[in-house]
Amino acid sequence: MSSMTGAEAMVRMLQLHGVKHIFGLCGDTSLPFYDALARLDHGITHILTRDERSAAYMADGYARVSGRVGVCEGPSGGGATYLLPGIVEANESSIPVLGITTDISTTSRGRYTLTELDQEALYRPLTKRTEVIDRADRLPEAVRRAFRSMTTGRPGAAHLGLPFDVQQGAVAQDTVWADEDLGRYPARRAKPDPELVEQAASALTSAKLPVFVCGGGVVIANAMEELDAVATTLGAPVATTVSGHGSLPDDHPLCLGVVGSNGGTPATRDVLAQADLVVFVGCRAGSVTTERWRHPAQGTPVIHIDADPQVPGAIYRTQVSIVADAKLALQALRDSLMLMQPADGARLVREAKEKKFLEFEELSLKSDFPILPERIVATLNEVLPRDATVVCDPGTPCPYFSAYYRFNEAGRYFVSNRAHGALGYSMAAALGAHYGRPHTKTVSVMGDGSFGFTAGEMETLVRLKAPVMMVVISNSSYGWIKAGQKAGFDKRYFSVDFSRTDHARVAEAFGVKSFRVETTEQLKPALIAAAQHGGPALVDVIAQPLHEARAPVSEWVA
Ligand SMILES: Cc1ncc(C[n+]2csc(CCOP(=O)(O)OP(=O)(O)O)c2C)c(N)n1
Repeated sequence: MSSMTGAEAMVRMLQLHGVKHIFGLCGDTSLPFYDALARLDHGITHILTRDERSAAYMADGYARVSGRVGVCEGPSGGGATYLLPGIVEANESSIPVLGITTDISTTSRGRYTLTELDQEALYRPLTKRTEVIDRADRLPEAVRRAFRSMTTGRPGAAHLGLPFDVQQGAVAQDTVWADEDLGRYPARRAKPDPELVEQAASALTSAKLPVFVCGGGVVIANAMEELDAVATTLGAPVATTVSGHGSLPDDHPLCLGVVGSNGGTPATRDVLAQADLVVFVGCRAGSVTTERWRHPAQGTPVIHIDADPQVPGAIYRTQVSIVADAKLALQALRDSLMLMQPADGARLVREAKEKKFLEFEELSLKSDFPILPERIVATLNEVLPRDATVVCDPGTPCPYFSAYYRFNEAGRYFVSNRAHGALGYSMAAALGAHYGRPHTKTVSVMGDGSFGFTAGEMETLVRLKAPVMMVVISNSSYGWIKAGQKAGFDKRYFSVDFSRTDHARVAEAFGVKSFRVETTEQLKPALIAAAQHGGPALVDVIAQPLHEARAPVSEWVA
């Protein structure tokens, strides 16, 4: 029977699952895998990164916008530990990212071999599935298990360890096969229990003002049309979490926008407070969304729809819990709703948005120095195409873009790493998103703190000539934490300020087209030029520090 090496089988298994891009960084233990990638004809592009953290964030950004599994790789030891932050973020955000780490030979274990570490133990608590493949002949089934695990049920990340000798071992050709459908997510969608759908439909029909709160699960399940149909039939406002942004387009008459402590505003919270029935869809109802489990108030009747059986009932007592794919559940709900008198949700949404945008618009017109975050958001919104993808880091970008940027397309056009909110995500995730949706503009918006975490990746952007645009909100501080010291610790500012970097000059040294903006007159022309530039471009904006801004943030410690 003909055979191939473990490394070759790994490449073929990825190819058979429809993988087109791998983000990663080389290492000693990866040599056979790299050699197989170099020799075989597989149609996969390897994107060499400058840090494994970035590789994982790229795979995450790619997966979020493409609906396909993102793949990243790194070598044993430091590679395996550096890949971890992105794997964790993806796993907790229900995004299927496969992290492949090569490893020392199985025969070298326990002998103080350079880079040895227990990869399975490292990844086990942080992934849906991890497996260090100890035998080459078991490699194909291990890869199939990883893809099944990542894309079915609640999607998430997986890890595969690939020891050096396993990469060189023999794999029988006929064991190398895959179900290509598992390269996309969500795969093998679960249908809702029809009886529970009937109960939910009847509760919705008798509610005066049902309000939806949608998490990332709606966009992940591509359930936007079904949500629109159900909400429109009911006349129900639709609020979202940060990750749920895009469940309805922002210009939809029922789209209330983001609620919660990061991007929510009193006006949006007021609408939620009026609900006599809240429907969580694809949403964990975590601390940020619910402003520490207070909004909606405990005791509000709740219907909870989620792919993960652990989620409904975890935070709120539910009237009906439906464990199913969001698209199938909303479809079933749509088909079960009788003709009814819809609620006047559109009016409530309109009034709340008028209130919310009144102050924002006033501030966005100010020509203050340093430039107000409101001005940056409003100008970017004016300048960028409707279908641009905006990837936001924590700090100033996340709450401001959550609250005020109008994403008028349904779907994943706003990306933020909301599971852990680690700094330094957006530049790499934006590059991944660019590969996931190459024909639309991708923009990364970061604080200067995040810039410091990720600046080295500009070499990758330049080498690849990627037309990714970056905006740095420069305030020479870890602004979010400084704001927390102001709000909760009597302005005892401690170890939160750093010196001003000239980010435009740093970017220029990498070969990035760059602009420094100090005045509001410079802002729009620079943003237009950067958006139109055919390669990577960066706009460094000297901005109002977050602790002085009127940020849409109700809790600094969420
Ligand atoms: C890896 C990591 N370390 C620490 C934090 C805690 N943290 C949250 S926001 C923030 C400050 C962000 O500063 P910057 O990127 O400059 O943005 P700004 O808040 O100033 O707009 C910090 C340190 C974090 N989110 N991630």
